[in-house]
Amino acid sequence: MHSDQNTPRRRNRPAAWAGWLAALATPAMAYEPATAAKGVVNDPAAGWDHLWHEVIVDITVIGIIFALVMAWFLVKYRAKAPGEVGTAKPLSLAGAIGWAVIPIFVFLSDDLYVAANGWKLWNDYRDVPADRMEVKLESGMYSWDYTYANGVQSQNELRVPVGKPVLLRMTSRDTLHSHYIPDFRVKEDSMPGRVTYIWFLPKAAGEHVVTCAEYCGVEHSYMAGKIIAMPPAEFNAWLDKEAAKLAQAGKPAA
Ligand SMILES: [Cu+2]
Repeated sequence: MHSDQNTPRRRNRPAAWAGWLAALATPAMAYEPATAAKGVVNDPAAGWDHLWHEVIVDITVIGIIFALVMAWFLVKYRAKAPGEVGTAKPLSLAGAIGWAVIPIFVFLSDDLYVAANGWKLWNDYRDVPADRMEVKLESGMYSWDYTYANGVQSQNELRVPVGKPVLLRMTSRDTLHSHYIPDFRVKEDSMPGRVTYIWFLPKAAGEHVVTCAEYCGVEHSYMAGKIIAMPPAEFNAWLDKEAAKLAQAGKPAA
């Protein structure tokens, strides 16, 4: 645990509750905790994908069940002659309660299970790996301005080393923006007067789109950038070269 007030902290109590709720809802489908063993960094993108897949499967199964029951009722209770009046007896009290409570219990427990998993994943996600690279980000109409720890700056283009968690500490110089990196499944508002954070794990070399996901003005839709994930040696060489340029320009590099 970190003592710095601005350092992302672990919050265990909600996670414990979420775990408990998940266990209560469906003990047979116990969620695999996202908190990794020592030295192993979980990829949050994989966690969000897993949760999304779970939601899609669940609503599909529930949808099919509802459709089948409805189709069966439609056929079973169809009118067999014009002007026919139904003859079904009213439900007994136990029948009425059963029809209301059993479906609610079944489908609500699934809702609860998915919600608990989302809650747990979010809490795990907010706990940033200690071995990380930190970059400051100031957003403004209409650019993303990154500053590395050694003072090197870049605009709308963030180079990062493969295999290391990257933490962005963000603020805004004007209005509300939202730093969204779809490939890494992460998005967080950056706001004036406040520092928020977001982290992701680049696993392979390549480029990823960054876009603003909070309407911030007429050129909001042009507020795009990219993350360039590079092999660590290449990244370090690039960063050193940029730092040397900075030093040569007479600005302090640290
Ligand atoms: Cu914006």
